Amino acid sequence: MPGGTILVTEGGVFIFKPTASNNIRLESASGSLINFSIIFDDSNPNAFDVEIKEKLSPDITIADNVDLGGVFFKADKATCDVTLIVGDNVTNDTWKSGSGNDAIILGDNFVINSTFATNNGDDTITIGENATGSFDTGGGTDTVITRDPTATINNAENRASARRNRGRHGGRRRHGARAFRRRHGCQRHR
Ligand SMILES: [Ca+2]
Ligand SMILES: [Ca+2]
Repeated sequence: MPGGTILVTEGGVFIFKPTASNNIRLESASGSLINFSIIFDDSNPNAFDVEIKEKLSPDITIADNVDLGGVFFKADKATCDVTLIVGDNVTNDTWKSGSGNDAIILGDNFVINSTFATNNGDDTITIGENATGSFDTGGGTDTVITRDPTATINNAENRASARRNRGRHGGRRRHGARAFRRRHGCQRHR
């Protein structure tokens, strides 16, 4: 995949190869809400940014045992919901998502090297066992469910412990999510 700015269309799927090394900025091709997917199935030894701009609502999937220790997910300017599903034994450098109501599920033994911050919006994070690093859910009314009782979590209004792995449920959308998306031009078209 080449670097630079890529215009994203509805339903697009971006599969990052283990050789990807250039900064990428993803922008909505139409200027209105775009739902699309980003997939990492392989570790990547390189350091680069994956920037996600406004009016984009990606589903990002990272497979088990994938090391992205140099990858910066730079979505803090994103205004729509971001979904992140991470397998077990995954390492990532930095995650920043924006003002949407983000839904994030992290597997066991997740390592964040730098910063994990979901900023404004009513975000939901599920954390597996033995997490390394700290998590900041920012403004809004946020919910964290963790199987690691020692995890460092800041700004979560609701926090619950889960003792056993009950499988990976999708993040439950909060009641305000639809109104939020309408206000910000993030209404999903189904
Ligand atoms: Ca938040
Ligand atoms: Ca957010």
